[in-house]
Amino acid sequence: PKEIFLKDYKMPEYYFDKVDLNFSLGEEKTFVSSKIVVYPRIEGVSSPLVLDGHDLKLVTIKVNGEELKKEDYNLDSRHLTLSSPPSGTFTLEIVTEIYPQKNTSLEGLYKSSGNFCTQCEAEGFRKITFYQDRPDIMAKYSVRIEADKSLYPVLLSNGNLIEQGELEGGKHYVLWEDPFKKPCYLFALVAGQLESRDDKFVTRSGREVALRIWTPAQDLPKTVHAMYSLKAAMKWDEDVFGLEYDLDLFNIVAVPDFNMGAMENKSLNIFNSKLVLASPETASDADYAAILGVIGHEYFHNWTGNRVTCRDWFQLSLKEGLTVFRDQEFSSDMGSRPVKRIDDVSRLRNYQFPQDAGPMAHPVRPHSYIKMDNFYTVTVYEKGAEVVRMYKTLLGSQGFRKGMDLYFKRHDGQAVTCEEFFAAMRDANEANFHNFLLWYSQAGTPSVKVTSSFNAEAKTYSLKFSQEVPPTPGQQVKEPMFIPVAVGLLDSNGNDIPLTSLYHDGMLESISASGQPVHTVVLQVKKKEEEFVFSNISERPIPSILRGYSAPIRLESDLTDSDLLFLLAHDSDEFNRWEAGQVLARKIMLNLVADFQQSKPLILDAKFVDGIKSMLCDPSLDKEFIAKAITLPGAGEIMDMMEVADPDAVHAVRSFIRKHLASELKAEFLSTVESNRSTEPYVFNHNNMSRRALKNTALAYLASLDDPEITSLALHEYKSATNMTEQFAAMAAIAQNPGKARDDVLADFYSKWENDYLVVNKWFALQAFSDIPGNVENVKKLLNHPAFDMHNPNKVYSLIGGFCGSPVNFHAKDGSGYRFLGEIVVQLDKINPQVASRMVSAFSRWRRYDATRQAAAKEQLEMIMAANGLSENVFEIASKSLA
Ligand code: B3K
Ligand code: ZN
Repeated sequence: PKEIFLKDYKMPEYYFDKVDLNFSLGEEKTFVSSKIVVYPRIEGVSSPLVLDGHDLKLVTIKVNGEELKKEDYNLDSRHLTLSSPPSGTFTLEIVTEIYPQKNTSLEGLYKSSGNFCTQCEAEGFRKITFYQDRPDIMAKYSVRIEADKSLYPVLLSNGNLIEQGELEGGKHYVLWEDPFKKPCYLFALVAGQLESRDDKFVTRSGREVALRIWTPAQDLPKTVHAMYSLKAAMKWDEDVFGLEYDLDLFNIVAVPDFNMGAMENKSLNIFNSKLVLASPETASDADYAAILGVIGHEYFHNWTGNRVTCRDWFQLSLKEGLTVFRDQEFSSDMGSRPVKRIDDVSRLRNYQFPQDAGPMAHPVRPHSYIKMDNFYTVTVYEKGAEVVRMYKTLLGSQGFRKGMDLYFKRHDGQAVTCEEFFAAMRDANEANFHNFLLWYSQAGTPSVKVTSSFNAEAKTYSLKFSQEVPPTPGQQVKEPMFIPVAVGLLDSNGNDIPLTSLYHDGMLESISASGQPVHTVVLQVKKKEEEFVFSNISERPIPSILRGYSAPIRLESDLTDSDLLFLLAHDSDEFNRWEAGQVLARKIMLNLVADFQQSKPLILDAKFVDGIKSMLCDPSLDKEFIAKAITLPGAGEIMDMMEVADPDAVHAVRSFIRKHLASELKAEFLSTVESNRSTEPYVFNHNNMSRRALKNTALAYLASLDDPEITSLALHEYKSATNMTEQFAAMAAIAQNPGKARDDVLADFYSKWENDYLVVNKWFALQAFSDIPGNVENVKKLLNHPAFDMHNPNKVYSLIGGFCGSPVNFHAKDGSGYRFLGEIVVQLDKINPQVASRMVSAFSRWRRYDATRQAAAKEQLEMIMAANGLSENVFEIASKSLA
């Protein structure tokens, strides 16, 4: 396999102007004809034209209407090369034959539940026809589709429907035309038996846009929330960014077999049905929230991704980091901002931090890849979103908006790089962004230490920062980063101290320029070591550092436990309030892990129990915030902080603390469950979700006691639940403990929902993730369950992905979990390399564990590497993990 480097980027020698595609969809084979107007980048210069093509059968090729002979071109398994095309503009016509029915990779054109659909990003278009499959080739497309009318009554593609009609032999055709030029990764086609929920949106300039969400007829009732989400997103983008939709039609299609969440094809978004279909009975609050976020995300791509796209795939974060940031902001505005921030930061810590500290660590803009699909990562997406958020933190909302406006003004219709985004932000604000670009090129999570000191005489308070960026593969030495650190200071009553001025670099800088009191200041930490001294501080303050998590770093401070408890009780920044509790919990957990490893008795600090209790019983707090604040940091987060990760110890400690809290606060948890019941119909809004979140969290704590009284309570909740959120949480509570109650409730749930495959996936995931000892055997049995199918990514993610998320069973010391995954990866790779490569990633951090586990994991990675016909996708992850 060949590695591709950013530094080798070359502009294309040829551009495509107009592309006419013609699909004849068949049961055995499908014919794809293309007619492309080609012109050279430099007038008069003729060089070879290299087209990408994979798994294609070439039928004919014509240049300017004349069929080429074998000697006029060269065809290998990946390319079709015309060695001397005519000089100047010419037309290229190619006919290929493809077999979508046999395509199990779900990339290119394939069939899902009887319908045709496409997935072209990143490099799937080359599985449809020969093309310059790269995002800097932007062209205007027309698409004609013909197919059997009774099997495929609905035929969709990008843009506007221009023409349709009947053909002989029970066939029909349609013609679509997209007025916007686009890269081929945004091309889409759908054909099948689908029906639509129709609605409309009137843009702020008064244009009416038809909205259609397509699913099989029986699923239409479950598209109400998706339609609501789409309209909310369209409105939000107008209100917040002044961005209007640009066509008269917007389609969303839901398909059951899809490698990822969704795809932003121009005016024809294709979604994993998991992220469209919802009803209160079948989808949880988390599903509703995910649908809102992803429908928003794909819609927002219309401007950030489609109108302005990426020059090459290394720039992926240009569209993904920015669009994730936009969807995060959208969800915040639609729900609770602090809770959304807590969720996003937890995700970053639990998934991105480990990636940044492992063999797959890469910068937000990677320097190289073997298979681009492997770089749709939490680093490119979530850390990328944090980078965009830092511009906003530094420039303020208005400054950020100015930068966005300039970005669109300069680059609409272009394929650009991350520097162009940076330059728009800088130029619109005349900002000094010294070193900020390092966020795109240096991998690894910066570690920042801060120490504080108070000088009562001088009335000054100093914060001294020092930063370190750890080495990552291929990057041993790093430069200091530009880190925005939002800081506030609390007085002894817990109020924010008005900040007036500070000394920095020997200069006295005024903070409150407008004379208004300032409670949070953004310090710009740019050097390896740097000091900021606040003046006019008359008592020793408690600092609230990195408010709102203003930079994606690991922060270490000299705050004492009592400072942390104080912040937990008083910080006006809700994120940092939660964070204070987490810092404390992480400290306690790490200490107990050490005790456990030395076979010392585990004792939980009574102050911590009191802290949890006072939050649980504080009626002034938002309930979802309480639910988050009383939830312990994840096992992954704790293992990530250990020298040698010890899953058994972390699991034992986490279970011990949960049980201890449950028994100490049993009365409080019980009353929390009781007072948060409701008989009202399900509503998706923050208040209702908060109530359910708190109730379910309390019930989960109680169930850890494995007490028959609690089991009956949970069973009662299970039976009386009127929505999936509460029903599933009650089942999960019961399923914490092995035994008859667990077996019965799992069986009951399955028989209730066996006809709803999305619900059955939840049932798979719950069992797979279980920490019941020896669970690998149960998961193996589930592989043979009639509802399981290795061809469907959602099922694989639920059952196999779920299992890999379990610290105890996947990392079982006897190696059984690793052996299980090793075998699956080899089988799965033959069916779907993208999904297999996601699964093999569970091995990537094998060096973090003890010698026994290391040996067991390494053996599996080596076995995988030796497998015949290994895909490039799996090869890249496995080989980099072993390197
Ligand atoms: N852009 C797509 C991701 C495509 C992944 C290709 N392997 C979805 C999204 O981020 O919106
Ligand atoms: Zn995206």
